[in-house]
Amino acid sequence: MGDGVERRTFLKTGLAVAAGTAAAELATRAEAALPRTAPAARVASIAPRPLSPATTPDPGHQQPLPAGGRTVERPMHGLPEVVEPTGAPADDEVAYLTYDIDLQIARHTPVTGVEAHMLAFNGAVPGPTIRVMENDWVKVRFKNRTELMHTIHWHGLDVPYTMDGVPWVTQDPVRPGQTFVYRFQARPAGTRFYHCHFGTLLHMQSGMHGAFIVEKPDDPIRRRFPYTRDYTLILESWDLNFMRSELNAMLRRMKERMLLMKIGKLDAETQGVFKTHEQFERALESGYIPPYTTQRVAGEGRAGLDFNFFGINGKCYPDTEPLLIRRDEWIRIRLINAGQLEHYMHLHGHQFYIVAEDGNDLPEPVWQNTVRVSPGKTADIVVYGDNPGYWTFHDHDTRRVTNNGIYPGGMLTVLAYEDLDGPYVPRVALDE
Ligand SMILES: [Cu+2]
Repeated sequence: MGDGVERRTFLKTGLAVAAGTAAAELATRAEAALPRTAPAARVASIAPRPLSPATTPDPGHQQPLPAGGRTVERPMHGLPEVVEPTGAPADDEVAYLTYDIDLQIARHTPVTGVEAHMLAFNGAVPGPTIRVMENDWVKVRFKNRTELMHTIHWHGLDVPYTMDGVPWVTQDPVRPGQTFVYRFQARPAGTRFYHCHFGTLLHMQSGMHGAFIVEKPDDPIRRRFPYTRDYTLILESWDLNFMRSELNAMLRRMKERMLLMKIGKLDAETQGVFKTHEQFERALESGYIPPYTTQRVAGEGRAGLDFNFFGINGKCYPDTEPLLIRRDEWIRIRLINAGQLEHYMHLHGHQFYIVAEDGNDLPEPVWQNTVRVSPGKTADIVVYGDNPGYWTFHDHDTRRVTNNGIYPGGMLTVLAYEDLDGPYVPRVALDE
């Protein structure tokens, strides 16, 4: 937990930056510095999260990068530098809010003392929060600076299918060095997110996820529960050993592919991509071996991951950021499960209202103290500050409040009253 002065300074800075756009007024903490570009300005890049000093682009000397992991600036000869799919209005037809998101391999510290190479949108884990109003037109220029292929899928947003970001279903994957331009109208309103849909099992947990908040002009939830702070918590689960070995294996495979491409030996079959199922069957008859029949069948099953670190916004306790509240204040907390496990977020000392699920407002709020968030689900809760103190908010599957098996850690944070001068102040606990 930071000290009070730091928190206050940050909140002040956050508010100053956010001033001027209605949608951003409620942005707090990490979201505060992300510009919601006025259409007049047309172009803005999203700055890395100011409170994520622990994710740093890898300069390549402090820690060896995964094999072959370097920054790619240009696509291989013959591939277009920018891919602009059809299916959305052109620049002069609507006023786009433009965001630049790039991707590179970065060193990330999920908890002090533990480092991992991750796939970081704009150098941060999670990626930057995009916060817009419902029906805003959004343009995201996604530049892939890694040697792997990726896409971005807009989870819970109803976009034209050519913008849906599913490789080989709606688009070719974004190749190393390429920029893919996603354009869509942000709807429906609610707590949504974005993530990579290529090699999803590895890429999504390796950092390729970020919040996408779509606000309503006259939000009925805010009218009923006049909240003054709006937190977004992305829930994550990591198997750091799997990530390390898979990232290396994937980079090696990509290197082979690149070489094959250079010498003209890469065809559809080498890549395991077929135009039709019949073509796939014919390839089998002439000796093609599907990768899943030969690879990764020995040893630990690939999908039987052994998760050992559990995060909130890229951090495990005791590095998670506290949720600040004051007496008689309503706060809103948006939970996004970007991991592969089910979480049961439980708040001490308070009941809360669940007001939305999957980003959509519930017909009637539900009064509870534990909310279940399945993989891919989001849940919004509102909390009223009526019990000053320090209160843990954590996954009640207690296997996930550990770091590498040691309690306390993982998916745990503290709801902290800023205006409390209490007799007991939390310590940094590592091993109980
Ligand atoms: Cu990816």
